[in-house]
Amino acid sequence: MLRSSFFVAFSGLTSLIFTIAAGAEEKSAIQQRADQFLALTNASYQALYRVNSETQWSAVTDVSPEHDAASEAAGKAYAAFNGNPAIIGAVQDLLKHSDELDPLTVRQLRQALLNAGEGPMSNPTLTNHRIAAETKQASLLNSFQFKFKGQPITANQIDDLLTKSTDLAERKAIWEASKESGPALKDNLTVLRDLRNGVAGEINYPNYFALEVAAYGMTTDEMVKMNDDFMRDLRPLYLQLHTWAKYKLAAKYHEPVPNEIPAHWLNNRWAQNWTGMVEAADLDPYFKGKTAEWIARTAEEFYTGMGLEALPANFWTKSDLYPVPPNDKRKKNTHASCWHIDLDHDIRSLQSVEPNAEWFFTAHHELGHGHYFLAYTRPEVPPLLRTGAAPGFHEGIGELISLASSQVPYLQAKGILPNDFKADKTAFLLDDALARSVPFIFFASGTMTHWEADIYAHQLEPQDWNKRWWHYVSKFQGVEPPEKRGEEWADYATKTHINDTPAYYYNYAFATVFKFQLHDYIARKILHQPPQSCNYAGNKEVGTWLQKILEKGGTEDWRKVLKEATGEDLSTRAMVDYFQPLMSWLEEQNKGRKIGWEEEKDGGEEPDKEEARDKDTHAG
Ligand code: X8Z
Ligand code: ZN
Repeated sequence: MLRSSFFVAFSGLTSLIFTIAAGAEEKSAIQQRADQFLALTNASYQALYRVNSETQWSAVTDVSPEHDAASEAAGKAYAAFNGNPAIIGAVQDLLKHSDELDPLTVRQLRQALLNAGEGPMSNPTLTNHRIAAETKQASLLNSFQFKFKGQPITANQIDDLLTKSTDLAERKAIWEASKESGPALKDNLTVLRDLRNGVAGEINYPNYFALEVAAYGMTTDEMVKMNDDFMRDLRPLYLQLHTWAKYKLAAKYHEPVPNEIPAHWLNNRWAQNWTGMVEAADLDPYFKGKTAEWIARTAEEFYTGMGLEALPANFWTKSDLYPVPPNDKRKKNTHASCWHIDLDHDIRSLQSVEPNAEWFFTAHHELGHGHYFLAYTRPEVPPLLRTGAAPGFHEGIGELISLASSQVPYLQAKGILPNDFKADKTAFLLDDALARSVPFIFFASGTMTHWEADIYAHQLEPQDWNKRWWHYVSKFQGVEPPEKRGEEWADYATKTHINDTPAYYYNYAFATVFKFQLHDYIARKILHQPPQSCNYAGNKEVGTWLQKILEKGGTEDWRKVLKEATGEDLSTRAMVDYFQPLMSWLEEQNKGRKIGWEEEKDGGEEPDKEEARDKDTHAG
């Protein structure tokens, strides 16, 4: 028995060695060349990525001329390697033999080319100019001091006032204060538009938007169409929500019912999430007595409770999670983000967590990025592919857990809502729709995606940027400014991503649709609970299922990953189903009301798209 099994084992080993040796011999010359090239590229990429992230981290968490200078220098070194013409040439050459290379190799080469497009050194003047202008814009954005009634005010304080104030004159003043950063960011953004388009052109992409959507294997028109399709599917629900909301707000402010919703009536500075409109689902009072630290730790427990590996200890020592104390002069970016500093185990998050519902959901979102980083940081995933299956997947995981963290059974399990809390199901579903999902699609797929496609892909003239911005806010969102806003205000530039994460926002629309697909699968197929009210914190089966998606990183096509995980292609089916119970309730509430808004009739119309493309014309 022992002998024979030894023999079997021995002969098995011999044949294994033989296969490996034969395999090595069989490796084509082109595959060997690609392997050698990628070994060097991956190692250098990771080393430079770390230096670049470290300096950028210092620049955004502590704005100073020294940190800006270091960030700019590191950005140039990073581009000098990634965008080196020798690298671009070698990648393009190897990609001509795609058919002979294994798929993982091809994916790495394609990613290397996209990375090169961010800073191509085939045109060093252009790339260096871009890096300098990006650094300047980040510095202006991150150090901007908002003022209200002559006094400095933080972004959190603006949001707090917009959440609480019921005096329309005061709301208008706060809203206007929140728009003061636009003029400061306006001029350099127009410079950046041309520089971003310029770098994309160096590797033969027609514009910067096209370079960014290439991560999905899509063209600009395909990405815009995908977003238009999201809006088409959700439009009936949005029209009902919009109608319900404007009647509700008109009653709250004792005003006549408007056609479009005045932007300062809503709590969010860009009307992207309509929070605080459903009293029975208002969670803020339940966060009294909780600390910001508790919020961050609770968010982490969501992930570890599902059996995912804990974030490394240095996440807690190196992150910058809380607001700068009032008497501290340090300026930092106020928008939440999560960083994979070294494409290894140095993971950090930048936030300004305060104990309220908004930051609770945001903390759950950010840690989703952190756990995605951690899951694909493994030897099987080369550094070049330590990314999401698509950028929208990265946002989608955070959004999924953010959605899950807003559901009543979870909030009860964490002691935020009392155990005997009797949730008004309709109220919670309505708040889910308004505050986290449906109006958001019309901002993300509509205003943001169309406006950025216009400035990058359709060459919209800077003198028409604000007019076009408000045209889209009206057309897609049914929202209007409190007063006419001239070009000098550059209201688009008050949105963080327009400055520092360009041509990216459609990823959040994708993430919203995608999160409902994942959530639907988890609730129905794994938990056998209703998607509108379930709890998967602590469930290891959900953790194992998620881990399988996360650990792949960018090694497989996103369509395949989605299909294998859920059995579905990308679709709004799950999102529409989720809110189905709300539709008849809204129709009942809105009976006899005029549904939707009449779009503006004069001024600010979008020119015919063909005309815009052919003649580089502008609106008006
Ligand atoms: O920017 C974010 C995250 C960081 S990736 C907080 N989000 C978008 C936004 O705030 O505009 C999350 C959803 C939308
Ligand atoms: Zn995110």
